[in-house]
Amino acid sequence: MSVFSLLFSFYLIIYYANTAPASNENGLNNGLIANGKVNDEPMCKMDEGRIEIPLNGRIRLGTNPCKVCTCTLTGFACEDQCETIPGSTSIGAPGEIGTTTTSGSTSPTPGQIMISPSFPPSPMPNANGNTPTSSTPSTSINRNSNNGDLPTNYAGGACTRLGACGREYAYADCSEVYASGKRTTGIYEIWPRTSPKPFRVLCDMDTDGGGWTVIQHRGDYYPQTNFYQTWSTYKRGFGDLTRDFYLGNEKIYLIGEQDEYRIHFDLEDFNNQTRFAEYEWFFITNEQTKYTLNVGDYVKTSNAGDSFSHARGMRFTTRDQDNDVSSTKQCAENFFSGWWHKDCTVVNLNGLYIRGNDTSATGIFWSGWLGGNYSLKSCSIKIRPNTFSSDMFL
Ligand SMILES: [Ca+2]
Repeated sequence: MSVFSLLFSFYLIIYYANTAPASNENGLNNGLIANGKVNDEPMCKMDEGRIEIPLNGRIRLGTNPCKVCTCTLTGFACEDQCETIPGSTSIGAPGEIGTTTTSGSTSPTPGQIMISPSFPPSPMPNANGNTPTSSTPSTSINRNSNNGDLPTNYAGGACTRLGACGREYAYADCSEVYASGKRTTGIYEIWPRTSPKPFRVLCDMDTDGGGWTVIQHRGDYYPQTNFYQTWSTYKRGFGDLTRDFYLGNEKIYLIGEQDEYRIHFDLEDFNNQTRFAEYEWFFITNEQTKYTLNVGDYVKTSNAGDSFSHARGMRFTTRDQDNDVSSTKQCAENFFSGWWHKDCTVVNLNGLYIRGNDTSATGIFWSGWLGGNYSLKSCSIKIRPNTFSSDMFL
């Protein structure tokens, strides 16, 4: 080979190296040129105004939670791809449970995630009428607050921004788990849109059509989980999802900001009597504003009595952070609970586990039903998007 041929070969190699299209990890042209600016408009357009966060470069379109799509040069390429469910029941990241974890005797074996409900499904009839009034699917989520993230994601920054890309699809809550065809009460992994990581929740697929994300549950377990906890523990959640637990204020906040949610309380006494209460909508604010309780009107077909309205607009208070409105009381200490205390409370579902009559009024009570001096046997707090109707999935 002559010197000229050798030099020409080097020239060709350098030429192609400089003109080859930029590619991301998935081998797709990401529209970037050498200076990092967007070279051209993305080929894929979202539905009007609706934003989806890509995971591993994949994007959910439409309302089928199993349908995930990849933006390609010729448009969206879609496939059905549902997640798998991990085999663990603890709340939060490993090591976060600590001293509050109770006996694991009832935990499922590895790989077994479905459990029977550890509390009776509500026997109550459909409390919200359950009549679909709109063709809007229950899983349609409008998250305008994330509009600014979209161009970055299209340029390949989704994984960097989310910090974790181990999974290609995540359910936003239990209503989406239900919509995907999973209709058994049990523990599932969800990943709310703005959550930095996925986490496990108990999904109630029985009460009033199912699709409920359970944010708190108490019951007659031994030993009991301690609910007299600090701010940081209430923030991240504690307990055992197969027994008694509090999901955690940060998780409740992240779920609740995705959609308009309804909140449902199930209550049971030691005589096998049950009551329920629902409120038309519910969310809590972020930690900076002390997870302030926002709750709509009491649903009048409920039968437990409207006691939760008393806490409307209150900030969350714990033993180590007094955010109640009383300058003379520390309500969390007085009632041995973390709660949206006012001055102080007429509902104390995170109180001490005291079986039945309780003169101290520090137990698990709902004043509108059995008063403050009766500590309930079990209770659950669960939330579900208001647009949900199981009738849509028949
Ligand atoms: Ca106070």
